[in-house]
Amino acid sequence: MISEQYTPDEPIVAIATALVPSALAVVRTSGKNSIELVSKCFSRPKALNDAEANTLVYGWIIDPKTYEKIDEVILAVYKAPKSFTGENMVEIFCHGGTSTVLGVYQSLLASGFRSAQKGEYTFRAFINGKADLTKAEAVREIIGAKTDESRRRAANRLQGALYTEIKTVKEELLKVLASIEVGIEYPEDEENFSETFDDSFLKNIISKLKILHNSWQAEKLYQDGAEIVLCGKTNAGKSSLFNLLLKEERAIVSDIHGTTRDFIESYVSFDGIPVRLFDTAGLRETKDEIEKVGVERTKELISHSDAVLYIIDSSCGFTDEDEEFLRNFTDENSKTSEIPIILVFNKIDKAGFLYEELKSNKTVPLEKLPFRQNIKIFGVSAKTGLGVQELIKATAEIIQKSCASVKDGTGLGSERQKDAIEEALESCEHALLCTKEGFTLDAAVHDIEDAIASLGELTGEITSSDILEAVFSEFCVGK
Ligand SMILES: Nc1nc2c(ncn2[C@@H]2O[C@H](COP(=O)(O)OP(=O)(O)OP(=O)(O)O)[C@@H](O)[C@H]2O)c(=O)[nH]1
Ligand SMILES: [Mg+2]
Repeated sequence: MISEQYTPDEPIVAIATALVPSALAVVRTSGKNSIELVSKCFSRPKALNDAEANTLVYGWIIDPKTYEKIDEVILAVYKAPKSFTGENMVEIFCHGGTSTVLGVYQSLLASGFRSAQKGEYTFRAFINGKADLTKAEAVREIIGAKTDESRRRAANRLQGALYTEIKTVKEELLKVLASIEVGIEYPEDEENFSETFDDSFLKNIISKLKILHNSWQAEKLYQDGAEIVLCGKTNAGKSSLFNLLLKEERAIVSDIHGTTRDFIESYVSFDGIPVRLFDTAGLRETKDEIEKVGVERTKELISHSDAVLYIIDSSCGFTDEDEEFLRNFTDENSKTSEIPIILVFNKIDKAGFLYEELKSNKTVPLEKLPFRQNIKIFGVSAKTGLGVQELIKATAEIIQKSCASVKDGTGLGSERQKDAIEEALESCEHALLCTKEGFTLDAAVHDIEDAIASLGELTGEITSSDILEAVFSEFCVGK
Protein backbone atom coordinates (compact mmCIF):
# COMPACT_ATOMS: atom_id res chain seq x y z
CA MET A 1 0.00 0.00 0.00
CA ILE A 2 1.22 3.44 -0.84
CA SER A 3 0.58 4.83 2.67
CA GLU A 4 2.95 2.26 4.16
CA GLN A 5 5.58 2.76 1.50
CA TYR A 6 5.59 6.56 1.49
CA THR A 7 5.77 7.96 4.99
CA PRO A 8 5.57 11.75 4.75
CA ASP A 9 7.99 13.84 6.83
CA GLU A 10 10.45 10.96 7.18
CA PRO A 11 13.89 12.14 5.96
CA ILE A 12 14.60 10.78 2.48
CA VAL A 13 17.52 11.02 0.08
CA ALA A 14 17.95 10.21 -3.62
CA ILE A 15 20.46 10.77 -6.38
CA ALA A 16 18.40 12.97 -8.70
CA THR A 17 20.73 12.94 -11.71
CA ALA A 18 21.96 10.05 -13.86
CA LEU A 19 24.82 8.12 -12.28
CA VAL A 20 27.31 8.71 -15.10
CA PRO A 21 30.54 10.72 -15.05
CA SER A 22 29.52 14.37 -15.49
CA ALA A 23 30.55 17.86 -14.37
CA LEU A 24 27.94 18.15 -11.64
CA ALA A 25 25.28 15.99 -9.99
CA VAL A 26 22.40 16.62 -7.60
CA VAL A 27 21.63 14.62 -4.49
CA ARG A 28 18.28 15.55 -3.06
CA THR A 29 16.93 15.34 0.50
CA SER A 30 13.53 16.09 1.99
CA GLY A 31 11.79 15.70 5.35
CA LYS A 32 11.05 17.61 8.53
CA ASN A 33 14.58 17.40 9.95
CA SER A 34 16.51 17.21 6.68
CA ILE A 35 18.54 20.38 7.35
CA GLU A 36 19.80 19.10 10.75
CA LEU A 37 20.57 15.67 9.29
CA VAL A 38 22.60 17.08 6.38
CA SER A 39 24.55 19.19 8.88
CA LYS A 40 25.75 15.93 10.52
CA CYS A 41 27.87 15.22 7.46
CA PHE A 42 28.69 18.82 6.49
CA SER A 43 31.86 20.76 7.24
CA ARG A 44 29.95 23.89 8.31
CA PRO A 45 26.98 22.61 10.36
CA LYS A 46 26.28 25.95 12.04
CA ALA A 47 26.24 27.83 8.72
CA LEU A 48 23.75 25.29 7.38
CA ASN A 49 21.51 25.27 10.45
CA ASP A 50 21.43 29.09 10.53
CA ALA A 51 20.89 29.43 6.77
CA GLU A 52 17.84 31.36 5.62
CA ALA A 53 15.33 29.71 3.27
CA ASN A 54 16.24 29.77 -0.44
CA THR A 55 19.93 30.39 0.12
CA LEU A 56 23.10 28.55 -0.88
CA VAL A 57 25.73 27.31 1.57
CA TYR A 58 29.27 26.34 0.57
CA GLY A 59 31.26 23.58 2.29
CA TRP A 60 32.38 19.94 2.19
CA ILE A 61 30.46 16.69 2.61
CA ILE A 62 32.27 14.62 5.23
CA ASP A 63 31.79 10.92 5.88
CA PRO A 64 30.21 10.92 9.39
CA LYS A 65 32.00 7.67 10.33
CA THR A 66 35.53 8.13 8.97
CA TYR A 67 35.52 11.97 8.78
CA GLU A 68 36.98 11.70 5.29
CA LYS A 69 36.30 14.73 3.11
CA ILE A 70 34.15 13.40 0.24
CA ASP A 71 33.53 16.43 -1.99
CA GLU A 72 33.38 20.20 -2.13
CA VAL A 73 29.71 21.10 -2.56
CA ILE A 74 27.05 23.78 -2.65
CA LEU A 75 23.86 23.17 -0.68
CA ALA A 76 20.53 24.75 -1.64
CA VAL A 77 18.32 25.19 1.42
CA TYR A 78 14.53 25.30 1.16
CA LYS A 79 12.12 25.63 4.08
CA ALA A 80 8.55 24.32 4.35
CA PRO A 81 6.17 25.06 2.81
CA LYS A 82 8.18 26.84 0.09
CA SER A 83 9.86 23.86 -1.53
CA PHE A 84 9.04 21.29 -4.20
CA THR A 85 7.75 18.78 -1.63
CA GLY A 86 6.33 21.37 0.76
CA GLU A 87 8.81 20.14 3.40
CA ASN A 88 12.27 21.29 4.46
CA MET A 89 14.69 20.28 1.73
CA VAL A 90 18.40 20.43 1.03
CA GLU A 91 19.75 19.79 -2.47
CA ILE A 92 23.42 19.00 -2.72
CA PHE A 93 25.28 20.04 -5.86
CA CYS A 94 28.42 17.94 -5.99
CA HIS A 95 30.88 16.85 -8.69
CA GLY A 96 29.45 14.24 -11.00
CA GLY A 97 31.98 11.41 -10.71
CA THR A 98 30.26 8.11 -9.90
CA SER A 99 32.35 7.48 -6.77
CA THR A 100 31.83 11.07 -5.56
CA VAL A 101 28.06 10.97 -5.96
CA LEU A 102 27.83 7.58 -4.25
CA GLY A 103 30.12 8.83 -1.45
CA VAL A 104 27.85 11.84 -0.83
CA TYR A 105 24.77 9.62 -0.96
CA GLN A 106 26.24 7.05 1.49
CA SER A 107 27.24 9.82 3.90
CA LEU A 108 23.65 11.08 3.94
CA LEU A 109 22.30 7.56 4.53
CA ALA A 110 24.76 7.20 7.42
CA SER A 111 23.49 10.52 8.83
CA GLY A 112 19.94 9.17 9.16
CA PHE A 113 18.21 9.52 5.79
CA ARG A 114 16.53 6.58 4.09
CA SER A 115 16.52 5.97 0.31
CA ALA A 116 13.54 7.58 -1.39
CA GLN A 117 11.02 5.46 -3.26
CA LYS A 118 10.14 6.11 -6.91
CA GLY A 119 8.13 9.33 -7.21
CA GLU A 120 8.24 9.97 -3.46
CA TYR A 121 9.17 13.65 -3.81
CA THR A 122 6.26 14.35 -6.16
CA PHE A 123 3.97 12.26 -3.92
CA ARG A 124 4.88 14.55 -1.02
CA ALA A 125 4.26 17.60 -3.22
CA PHE A 126 0.82 16.13 -3.96
CA ILE A 127 -0.17 15.37 -0.37
CA ASN A 128 1.16 18.72 0.82
CA GLY A 129 -1.08 20.49 -1.71
CA LYS A 130 1.77 21.69 -3.97
CA ALA A 131 0.46 19.85 -7.05
CA ASP A 132 -2.73 18.11 -8.12
CA LEU A 133 -2.53 14.78 -9.92
CA THR A 134 -2.57 16.31 -13.42
CA LYS A 135 0.52 18.34 -12.50
CA ALA A 136 2.16 15.36 -10.78
CA GLU A 137 1.67 13.27 -13.92
CA ALA A 138 2.99 16.16 -16.04
CA VAL A 139 6.24 16.04 -14.03
CA ARG A 140 6.73 12.42 -15.07
CA GLU A 141 5.76 13.32 -18.64
CA ILE A 142 8.21 16.21 -18.91
CA ILE A 143 11.06 13.92 -17.82
CA GLY A 144 10.12 11.40 -20.51
CA ALA A 145 9.33 13.90 -23.32
CA LYS A 146 11.06 12.81 -26.52
CA THR A 147 10.47 15.86 -28.72
CA ASP A 148 10.07 19.62 -28.23
CA GLU A 149 6.35 19.33 -28.98
CA SER A 150 5.91 16.50 -26.41
CA ARG A 151 7.71 18.66 -23.86
CA ARG A 152 5.62 21.73 -24.69
CA ARG A 153 2.40 19.79 -24.16
CA ALA A 154 3.62 18.38 -20.83
CA ALA A 155 4.80 21.84 -19.71
CA ASN A 156 1.34 23.29 -20.35
CA ARG A 157 -0.18 20.61 -18.14
CA LEU A 158 2.50 21.30 -15.52
CA GLN A 159 1.47 24.96 -15.57
CA GLY A 160 -2.09 23.88 -14.77
CA ALA A 161 -3.89 24.33 -18.12
CA LEU A 162 -5.64 20.96 -17.85
CA TYR A 163 -6.34 21.39 -14.12
CA THR A 164 -8.04 24.74 -14.82
CA GLU A 165 -10.15 23.21 -17.59
CA ILE A 166 -11.31 20.35 -15.32
CA LYS A 167 -12.02 22.78 -12.49
CA THR A 168 -14.21 24.88 -14.83
CA VAL A 169 -16.19 21.80 -15.91
CA LYS A 170 -16.65 20.82 -12.25
CA GLU A 171 -17.95 24.26 -11.34
CA GLU A 172 -20.39 24.11 -14.25
CA LEU A 173 -21.58 20.70 -13.05
CA LEU A 174 -22.18 22.11 -9.58
CA LYS A 175 -24.42 24.79 -11.12
CA VAL A 176 -26.41 22.13 -13.00
CA LEU A 177 -26.70 20.17 -9.75
CA ALA A 178 -28.08 23.24 -7.98
CA SER A 179 -30.66 23.83 -10.71
CA ILE A 180 -31.89 20.19 -10.51
CA GLU A 181 -32.04 20.34 -6.73
CA VAL A 182 -34.40 23.30 -7.04
CA GLY A 183 -36.76 20.93 -8.88
CA ILE A 184 -36.54 18.45 -6.02
CA GLU A 185 -37.23 21.09 -3.40
CA TYR A 186 -40.46 22.04 -5.14
CA PRO A 187 -41.94 18.61 -5.91
CA GLU A 188 -45.15 20.16 -7.21
CA ASP A 189 -43.10 21.37 -10.19
CA GLU A 190 -41.37 18.04 -10.73
CA GLU A 191 -43.87 16.86 -13.31
CA ASN A 192 -43.17 19.90 -15.47
CA PHE A 193 -39.45 19.75 -14.80
CA SER A 194 -38.46 18.18 -18.08
CA GLU A 195 -40.16 21.05 -19.92
CA THR A 196 -38.73 23.83 -17.80
CA PHE A 197 -35.21 22.45 -17.27
CA ASP A 198 -32.71 24.17 -19.55
CA ASP A 199 -30.50 21.26 -20.64
CA SER A 200 -28.23 23.39 -22.83
CA PHE A 201 -25.80 23.83 -19.93
CA LEU A 202 -25.49 20.07 -19.42
CA LYS A 203 -25.16 19.50 -23.18
CA ASN A 204 -22.36 22.05 -23.30
CA ILE A 205 -20.55 20.20 -20.49
CA ILE A 206 -20.95 16.92 -22.37
CA SER A 207 -19.39 18.38 -25.50
CA LYS A 208 -16.45 19.74 -23.46
CA LEU A 209 -15.93 16.29 -21.92
CA LYS A 210 -16.03 14.72 -25.39
CA ILE A 211 -13.31 17.09 -26.63
CA LEU A 212 -11.20 16.20 -23.58
CA HIS A 213 -11.80 12.50 -24.12
CA ASN A 214 -10.85 12.67 -27.81
CA SER A 215 -7.68 14.61 -27.04
CA TRP A 216 -6.04 11.55 -25.49
CA GLN A 217 -5.39 9.79 -28.79
CA ALA A 218 -3.18 12.64 -30.02
CA GLU A 219 -1.52 13.22 -26.64
CA LYS A 220 -0.68 9.52 -26.44
CA LEU A 221 1.02 9.78 -29.82
CA TYR A 222 3.17 12.67 -28.58
CA GLN A 223 4.08 10.63 -25.47
CA ASP A 224 4.62 7.13 -26.86
CA GLY A 225 5.51 8.02 -30.43
CA ALA A 226 4.99 5.98 -33.59
CA GLU A 227 6.94 3.23 -35.32
CA ILE A 228 7.86 3.88 -38.95
CA VAL A 229 9.66 1.38 -41.15
CA LEU A 230 11.78 2.29 -44.16
CA CYS A 231 11.62 -0.63 -46.56
CA GLY A 232 11.97 -1.39 -50.25
CA LYS A 233 14.26 -3.18 -52.67
CA THR A 234 18.01 -3.34 -52.13
CA ASN A 235 19.95 -0.25 -53.16
CA ALA A 236 16.83 1.95 -53.22
CA GLY A 237 18.44 4.36 -50.74
CA LYS A 238 16.78 3.36 -47.44
CA SER A 239 19.93 3.70 -45.37
CA SER A 240 20.77 7.02 -47.07
CA LEU A 241 17.33 8.37 -46.17
CA PHE A 242 17.62 6.97 -42.64
CA ASN A 243 20.92 8.83 -42.14
CA LEU A 244 19.48 12.01 -43.60
CA LEU A 245 16.48 11.89 -41.24
CA LEU A 246 18.75 11.20 -38.25
CA LYS A 247 21.23 13.86 -39.37
CA GLU A 248 24.11 11.44 -38.74
CA GLU A 249 25.97 8.74 -40.65
CA ARG A 250 24.47 5.92 -38.63
CA ALA A 251 23.81 3.22 -41.24
CA ILE A 252 26.32 1.92 -43.78
CA VAL A 253 25.58 3.16 -47.28
CA SER A 254 27.05 1.55 -50.39
CA ASP A 255 26.05 0.74 -53.94
CA ILE A 256 26.39 -2.97 -53.20
CA HIS A 257 22.95 -4.58 -53.11
CA GLY A 258 22.16 -6.13 -49.70
CA THR A 259 24.39 -3.78 -47.65
CA THR A 260 21.94 -3.64 -44.72
CA ARG A 261 21.31 -7.14 -43.40
CA ASP A 262 19.74 -6.48 -40.02
CA PHE A 263 17.52 -3.59 -39.02
CA ILE A 264 18.79 -0.49 -37.20
CA GLU A 265 16.54 1.83 -35.23
CA SER A 266 16.68 5.31 -33.80
CA TYR A 267 14.39 8.09 -32.52
CA VAL A 268 13.66 11.13 -34.66
CA SER A 269 11.03 13.87 -34.56
CA PHE A 270 8.47 13.97 -37.37
CA ASP A 271 6.94 17.42 -36.98
CA GLY A 272 7.05 17.06 -33.17
CA ILE A 273 5.87 13.43 -33.09
CA PRO A 274 8.48 11.09 -31.59
CA VAL A 275 9.17 8.45 -34.22
CA ARG A 276 11.02 5.19 -33.75
CA LEU A 277 12.47 4.84 -37.22
CA PHE A 278 13.75 1.55 -38.64
CA ASP A 279 16.19 1.07 -41.50
CA THR A 280 15.81 -2.48 -42.80
CA ALA A 281 17.34 -5.12 -45.03
CA GLY A 282 16.32 -4.63 -48.68
CA LEU A 283 13.50 -6.85 -49.90
CA ARG A 284 14.68 -9.36 -52.47
CA GLU A 285 14.74 -13.09 -53.16
CA THR A 286 18.03 -14.34 -51.81
CA LYS A 287 19.92 -17.56 -51.15
CA ASP A 288 22.04 -15.91 -48.50
CA GLU A 289 20.78 -17.34 -45.18
CA ILE A 290 21.65 -14.25 -43.13
CA GLU A 291 20.01 -11.91 -45.60
CA LYS A 292 16.91 -14.13 -45.62
CA VAL A 293 16.57 -13.69 -41.84
CA GLY A 294 17.00 -9.94 -42.35
CA VAL A 295 14.16 -9.88 -44.89
CA GLU A 296 11.91 -11.86 -42.50
CA ARG A 297 12.71 -9.36 -39.75
CA THR A 298 11.73 -6.50 -42.05
CA LYS A 299 8.34 -8.16 -42.63
CA GLU A 300 7.89 -8.69 -38.89
CA LEU A 301 8.68 -5.02 -38.18
CA ILE A 302 6.23 -3.89 -40.83
CA SER A 303 3.45 -6.00 -39.30
CA HIS A 304 3.32 -3.90 -36.11
CA SER A 305 4.37 -0.53 -37.51
CA ASP A 306 2.25 2.64 -37.62
CA ALA A 307 3.34 3.51 -41.16
CA VAL A 308 5.62 2.26 -43.89
CA LEU A 309 7.79 4.39 -46.14
CA TYR A 310 8.30 2.19 -49.21
CA ILE A 311 11.42 3.43 -50.99
CA ILE A 312 11.78 3.09 -54.74
CA ASP A 313 14.86 3.91 -56.79
CA SER A 314 13.29 6.25 -59.33
CA SER A 315 16.24 5.89 -61.66
CA CYS A 316 15.17 2.23 -62.06
CA GLY A 317 11.46 3.04 -61.97
CA PHE A 318 8.66 1.03 -60.47
CA THR A 319 9.56 -2.65 -60.98
CA ASP A 320 7.70 -5.97 -60.92
CA GLU A 321 9.27 -6.79 -57.54
CA ASP A 322 7.94 -3.52 -56.10
CA GLU A 323 4.53 -4.37 -57.48
CA GLU A 324 4.58 -7.88 -56.01
CA PHE A 325 5.63 -6.70 -52.60
CA LEU A 326 3.00 -3.98 -52.48
CA ARG A 327 0.36 -6.38 -53.76
CA ASN A 328 1.03 -8.71 -50.82
CA PHE A 329 1.26 -5.84 -48.44
CA THR A 330 -1.99 -4.24 -49.49
CA ASP A 331 -3.93 -7.49 -49.85
CA GLU A 332 -7.03 -7.13 -47.73
CA ASN A 333 -6.49 -10.57 -46.21
CA SER A 334 -3.04 -9.66 -44.94
CA LYS A 335 -2.61 -8.31 -41.43
CA THR A 336 -0.76 -5.31 -42.86
CA SER A 337 -3.61 -4.14 -45.03
CA GLU A 338 -4.63 -1.34 -42.65
CA ILE A 339 -1.14 0.08 -42.18
CA PRO A 340 -0.67 3.37 -44.05
CA ILE A 341 1.92 3.17 -46.78
CA ILE A 342 3.72 6.01 -48.48
CA LEU A 343 5.55 5.44 -51.75
CA VAL A 344 8.80 7.36 -51.72
CA PHE A 345 10.54 7.72 -55.09
CA ASN A 346 14.14 8.34 -54.10
CA LYS A 347 17.06 9.61 -56.20
CA ILE A 348 14.97 12.24 -57.96
CA ASP A 349 18.22 14.16 -58.46
CA LYS A 350 18.97 11.46 -61.04
CA ALA A 351 15.45 11.18 -62.42
CA GLY A 352 13.95 14.63 -62.05
CA PHE A 353 11.37 14.18 -64.77
CA LEU A 354 9.57 11.58 -62.67
CA TYR A 355 9.42 13.92 -59.71
CA GLU A 356 7.67 16.55 -61.79
CA GLU A 357 5.13 13.93 -62.91
CA LEU A 358 4.54 12.82 -59.35
CA LYS A 359 4.21 16.33 -58.04
CA SER A 360 1.28 17.04 -60.29
CA ASN A 361 -0.45 13.76 -59.42
CA LYS A 362 0.52 13.00 -55.86
CA THR A 363 -2.37 11.13 -54.33
CA VAL A 364 -3.50 9.16 -57.36
CA PRO A 365 -2.63 5.46 -57.18
CA LEU A 366 -0.43 4.12 -59.94
CA GLU A 367 -2.61 2.25 -62.38
CA LYS A 368 -0.52 -0.87 -62.04
CA LEU A 369 -1.37 -1.35 -58.41
CA PRO A 370 -4.37 -2.94 -56.73
CA PHE A 371 -4.38 -0.33 -53.98
CA ARG A 372 -6.95 -0.60 -51.29
CA GLN A 373 -6.10 2.86 -50.08
CA ASN A 374 -5.26 6.14 -51.65
CA ILE A 375 -1.53 5.82 -51.24
CA LYS A 376 0.46 9.03 -51.09
CA ILE A 377 3.41 9.31 -53.43
CA PHE A 378 6.45 11.46 -52.81
CA GLY A 379 9.64 12.19 -54.65
CA VAL A 380 12.79 12.80 -52.62
CA SER A 381 16.54 12.80 -52.91
CA ALA A 382 18.35 11.30 -49.93
CA LYS A 383 21.48 12.77 -51.51
CA THR A 384 20.40 16.43 -51.74
CA GLY A 385 17.51 16.48 -49.24
CA LEU A 386 15.04 17.58 -51.91
CA GLY A 387 11.42 16.80 -50.98
CA VAL A 388 12.31 15.38 -47.56
CA GLN A 389 10.63 18.08 -45.44
CA GLU A 390 7.43 17.62 -47.42
CA LEU A 391 7.63 13.87 -46.82
CA ILE A 392 8.10 14.32 -43.06
CA LYS A 393 5.14 16.68 -42.83
CA ALA A 394 2.84 14.39 -44.82
CA THR A 395 3.90 11.32 -42.84
CA ALA A 396 3.24 13.15 -39.56
CA GLU A 397 -0.24 14.03 -40.81
CA ILE A 398 -0.90 10.43 -41.81
CA ILE A 399 0.11 8.98 -38.44
CA GLN A 400 -1.94 11.58 -36.63
CA LYS A 401 -4.90 10.33 -38.67
CA SER A 402 -8.04 11.83 -37.25
CA CYS A 403 -6.53 12.46 -33.80
CA ALA A 404 -8.17 15.60 -32.46
CA SER A 405 -5.13 17.53 -31.35
CA VAL A 406 -5.71 20.14 -28.63
CA LYS A 407 -3.03 22.78 -28.93
CA ASP A 408 -3.55 24.87 -25.79
CA GLY A 409 -2.33 22.32 -23.27
CA THR A 410 -5.75 21.18 -22.14
CA GLY A 411 -5.34 17.72 -23.69
CA LEU A 412 -5.31 14.75 -21.33
CA GLY A 413 -1.96 13.53 -20.02
CA SER A 414 -2.57 9.87 -19.19
CA GLU A 415 -4.73 6.81 -19.76
CA ARG A 416 -5.89 7.14 -16.15
CA GLN A 417 -7.19 10.65 -16.87
CA LYS A 418 -8.97 9.40 -20.00
CA ASP A 419 -10.74 6.68 -17.96
CA ALA A 420 -11.91 9.25 -15.42
CA ILE A 421 -13.26 11.52 -18.19
CA GLU A 422 -15.02 8.51 -19.74
CA GLU A 423 -16.80 7.84 -16.44
CA ALA A 424 -17.75 11.51 -16.03
CA LEU A 425 -19.06 11.57 -19.59
CA GLU A 426 -21.21 8.47 -19.07
CA SER A 427 -22.68 9.91 -15.86
CA CYS A 428 -23.47 13.24 -17.57
CA GLU A 429 -25.12 11.53 -20.53
CA HIS A 430 -27.24 9.48 -18.15
CA ALA A 431 -28.11 12.58 -16.17
CA LEU A 432 -29.29 14.24 -19.37
CA LEU A 433 -31.57 11.27 -20.01
CA CYS A 434 -32.92 11.47 -16.45
CA THR A 435 -33.96 15.08 -16.87
CA LYS A 436 -36.30 13.92 -19.60
CA GLU A 437 -39.69 12.53 -18.74
CA GLY A 438 -40.04 9.25 -16.94
CA PHE A 439 -37.04 9.46 -14.61
CA THR A 440 -36.78 10.76 -11.09
CA LEU A 441 -34.73 13.85 -10.48
CA ASP A 442 -32.91 12.01 -7.67
CA ALA A 443 -31.33 9.80 -10.29
CA ALA A 444 -30.07 12.85 -12.21
CA VAL A 445 -28.61 14.29 -9.00
CA HIS A 446 -26.88 11.01 -8.34
CA ASP A 447 -25.37 10.99 -11.85
CA ILE A 448 -24.07 14.54 -11.63
CA GLU A 449 -22.54 13.76 -8.24
CA ASP A 450 -20.83 10.73 -9.81
CA ALA A 451 -19.49 12.89 -12.63
CA ILE A 452 -18.08 15.41 -10.12
CA ALA A 453 -16.49 12.51 -8.20
CA SER A 454 -14.85 11.17 -11.37
CA LEU A 455 -13.35 14.59 -12.09
CA GLY A 456 -12.22 14.75 -8.45
CA GLU A 457 -10.40 11.46 -8.97
CA LEU A 458 -8.76 12.86 -12.07
CA THR A 459 -7.25 15.83 -10.24
CA GLY A 460 -6.64 13.86 -7.05
CA GLU A 461 -9.12 15.50 -4.67
CA ILE A 462 -10.64 12.07 -4.15
CA THR A 463 -8.08 9.31 -4.46
CA SER A 464 -7.73 5.73 -3.44
CA SER A 465 -4.32 4.37 -2.56
CA ASP A 466 -4.55 2.20 -5.70
CA ILE A 467 -4.70 5.28 -7.91
CA LEU A 468 -1.78 6.90 -6.11
CA GLU A 469 0.19 3.70 -6.32
CA ALA A 470 -0.43 3.51 -10.08
CA VAL A 471 0.55 7.14 -10.64
CA PHE A 472 3.68 7.38 -8.51
CA SER A 473 5.15 3.94 -9.10
CA GLU A 474 5.85 4.99 -12.71
CA PHE A 475 8.19 7.78 -11.60
CA CYS A 476 11.93 7.56 -11.36
CA VAL A 477 13.76 7.74 -8.04
CA GLY A 478 14.63 11.32 -7.09
CA LYS A 479 11.47 12.85 -8.58
N1 LIG B 1 22.06 10.02 -56.76
C1 LIG B 1 21.57 9.53 -55.64
N2 LIG B 1 22.11 8.42 -55.09
C2 LIG B 1 21.56 7.92 -53.96
C3 LIG B 1 20.46 8.53 -53.35
N3 LIG B 1 20.14 7.79 -52.24
C4 LIG B 1 21.03 6.79 -52.17
N4 LIG B 1 21.90 6.86 -53.22
C5 LIG B 1 22.98 5.91 -53.50
O1 LIG B 1 22.41 4.65 -53.72
C6 LIG B 1 23.26 3.61 -53.22
C7 LIG B 1 22.51 2.73 -52.26
O2 LIG B 1 22.15 3.47 -51.12
P1 LIG B 1 21.79 2.79 -49.73
O3 LIG B 1 21.28 3.88 -48.85
O4 LIG B 1 22.90 1.97 -49.23
O5 LIG B 1 20.59 1.86 -50.19
P2 LIG B 1 19.77 0.78 -49.34
O6 LIG B 1 18.38 0.85 -49.81
O7 LIG B 1 20.00 1.00 -47.90
O8 LIG B 1 20.41 -0.57 -49.82
P3 LIG B 1 20.46 -2.02 -49.07
O9 LIG B 1 20.96 -1.79 -47.68
O10 LIG B 1 21.40 -2.78 -49.91
O11 LIG B 1 19.10 -2.57 -49.10
C8 LIG B 1 24.44 4.33 -52.57
O12 LIG B 1 25.51 4.35 -53.51
C9 LIG B 1 23.93 5.72 -52.34
O13 LIG B 1 24.93 6.71 -52.32
C10 LIG B 1 19.88 9.70 -53.94
O14 LIG B 1 18.92 10.28 -53.50
N5 LIG B 1 20.48 10.13 -55.10
MG1 LIG C 1 20.76 -0.21 -46.40
